[in-house]
Amino acid sequence: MQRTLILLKPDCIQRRLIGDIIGRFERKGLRLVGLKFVQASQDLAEKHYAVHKGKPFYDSLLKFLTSGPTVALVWEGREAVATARGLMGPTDGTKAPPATIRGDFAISVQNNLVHGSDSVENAAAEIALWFKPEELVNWTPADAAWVTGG
Ligand code: IDP
Ligand code: MG
Repeated sequence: MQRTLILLKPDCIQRRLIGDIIGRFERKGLRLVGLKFVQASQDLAEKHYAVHKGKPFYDSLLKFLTSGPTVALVWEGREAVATARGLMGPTDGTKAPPATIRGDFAISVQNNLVHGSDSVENAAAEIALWFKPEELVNWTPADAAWVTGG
């Protein structure tokens, strides 16, 4: 079982898409183990996007992520990192195919609604950045055998 960090970025909250987008991850069969509503500080945003420091879009990206509230989520499941990235679609909303989150709801490169960890290692680091261990809940959904069977 893998875990991945998903952020519903400020555009998602401003556009009232929280429910629609959380529903996509839920219906896939991923298991929610962490959820919080956060106003990201400059420090948190810098740490989260440290890998992009120096890129032309970096300052704008930090301004975007700190512009309003974010919903931070941790999802667990088989191949959770790649599965979540698949649900999201590619970065540029205009290139993202229909039936992906970005393909259905985004037309911007920056304002693309969601962040998802891109590797198991980065997922662990990002989860630790956004959540304390005690904020993650281990539980078994009633339909777990039906969702994960085989
Ligand atoms: P990802 O979110 O699909 O993993 P990354 O390349 O890791 O994409 O970029 C992080 C975020 O930075 C993107 O989700 C998007 O919000 C923003 N971003 C990436 N490339 C550009 C760009 O060329 N212009 C503006 N914003 C960008
Ligand atoms: Mg990325």
